Amino acid sequence: MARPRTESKAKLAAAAKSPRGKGTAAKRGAAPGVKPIELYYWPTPNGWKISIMLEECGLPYEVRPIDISKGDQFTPQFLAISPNNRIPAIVDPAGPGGRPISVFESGAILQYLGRKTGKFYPREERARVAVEEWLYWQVGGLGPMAGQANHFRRYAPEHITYAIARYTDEVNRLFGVMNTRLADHEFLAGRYSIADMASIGWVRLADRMGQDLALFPHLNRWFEVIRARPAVQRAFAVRIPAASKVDMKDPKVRAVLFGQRAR
Ligand SMILES: N[C@@H](CCC(=O)N[C@@H](CS)C(=O)NCC(=O)O)C(=O)O
Repeated sequence: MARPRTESKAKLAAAAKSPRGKGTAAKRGAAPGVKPIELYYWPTPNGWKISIMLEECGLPYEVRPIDISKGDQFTPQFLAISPNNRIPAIVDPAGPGGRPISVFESGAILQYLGRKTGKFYPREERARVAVEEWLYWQVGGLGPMAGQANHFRRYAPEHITYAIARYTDEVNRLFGVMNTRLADHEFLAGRYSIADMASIGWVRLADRMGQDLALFPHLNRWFEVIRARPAVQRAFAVRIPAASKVDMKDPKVRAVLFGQRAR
């Protein structure tokens, strides 16, 4: 089992001075001399994708919290590995050629880890195309639409009926696409894969997007099967105490997260 570690703010600051892994806590779960993968993380659907994959693969990793409510995503050290100021990102000290590599964008990270381990991302071309179809469907469709639905339903300062309906309907449509697919496929791409790991976080938060899973029986079956997996349970159990204290009504938090423009 991979052993996640969470880092204190002070340790994060130390790590941020050297985001390639120096100055971090003792490693657990790794063979002697093997450095764990650094996971730059906050507990959101995009972050969960990667902790699920790391747990499923049994890869040793340590969590570097990036408190997006406080602006950690804008530090030069984090931008050096994730120039889009978004979590998740990883640094793999044992990248290609035995040298460190950083990867940002959840889809790219999942594909990297799939290639690295040979797990959940098949090599056979037809199977690989199916995984990529559903992975890209998630990163280009389900994720952004669900994100906007959540924003307009829960965070927008005004109630904008049109925007709420537009994004809630779109998530509803996308849930319907998954439900139809899952009526005759066990998982999105046939076998359990990175495509399922990419999508489960938004299904987990269905009620925030105004969706009732009971109306999507095949999707609901898929969700229950995946969330019962031990690796998924371990990933969801990774706690970042500061995250549960974030108050989305706090003007300081809103100033960090909303109204971002080019810097
Ligand atoms: N396309 C990106 C999206 C990542 C993303 O939106 N991350 C959010 C958390 S779920 C974030 O870091 N937000 C920070 C911010 O808005 O400043 C990916 O798939 O990795």
